[in-house]
Amino acid sequence: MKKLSIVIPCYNESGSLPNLVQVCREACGVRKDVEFIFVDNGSSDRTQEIFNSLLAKPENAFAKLMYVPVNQGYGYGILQGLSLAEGEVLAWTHADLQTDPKDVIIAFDKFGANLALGKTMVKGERNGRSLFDVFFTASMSVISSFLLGSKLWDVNAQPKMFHRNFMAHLDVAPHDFSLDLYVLFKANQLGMKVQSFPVFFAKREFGEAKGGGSLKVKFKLIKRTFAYIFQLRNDIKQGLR
Ligand SMILES: Nc1nc2c(ncn2[C@@H]2O[C@H](COP(=O)(O)OP(=O)(O)O)[C@@H](O)[C@H]2O)c(=O)[nH]1
Ligand SMILES: [Mg+2]
Repeated sequence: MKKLSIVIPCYNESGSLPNLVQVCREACGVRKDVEFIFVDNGSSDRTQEIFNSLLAKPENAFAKLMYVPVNQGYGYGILQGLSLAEGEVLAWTHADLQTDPKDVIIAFDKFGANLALGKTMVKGERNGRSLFDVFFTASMSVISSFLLGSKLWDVNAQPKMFHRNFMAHLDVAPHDFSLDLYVLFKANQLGMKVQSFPVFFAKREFGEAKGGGSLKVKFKLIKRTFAYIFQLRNDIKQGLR
């Protein structure tokens, strides 16, 4: 019986994969109640080939692979991975090793009893970032909280963790980077307790940041995030969310 499933969506992360798989294997240790689900989210680099060879090794039987042939967004990849999950508690985190996958297991051991009751969502809260990034996140948090009337803080911190019953609310979840925003909004709306815990956010060692790297990329992401927030506001008004 799996108690915890950890989904890790990977998009063109071939440089990170050997380290990622090793770090996850070490985090899992001998535990049989934890499973990792890596998602090759329609990558165009050597991700599929590298996963196939890594996961064929007997020591990596702690993990499964979900292959998404065509990229349909970050959120879509996570939702595909979650559809394979057997655990009672489900989580996701990132593939780029900026957040240690071990954090998910530490948080599960700390908050597992609350998570099992289905009324708690657990999220990381990033430490170790530049002053600019902290200021940027704080501004985004205040504005999104105001627009959605929902207490949102460090939305894109990883991991996210919740009871599998919460899946019932994910059929209308966005397929892009707004998935993290949506689950926190939904948890608040349902009156769940959103429990934060501190995670160290490292610099990216391999590959390129696609989410919030350069200013140009940040700007595109802000535009998409606000477009989603206004769509969500409309849906709420119409009683659709
Ligand atoms: N951009 C992008 N990232 C994805 C996708 N699917 C999974 N990811 C993963 O999402 C994570 C976050 O992206 P990243 O570029 O590190 O964002 P940042 O840390 O905010 O700069 C990485 O681990 C990616 O591999 C996708 O479709 N698009
Ligand atoms: Mg990252």
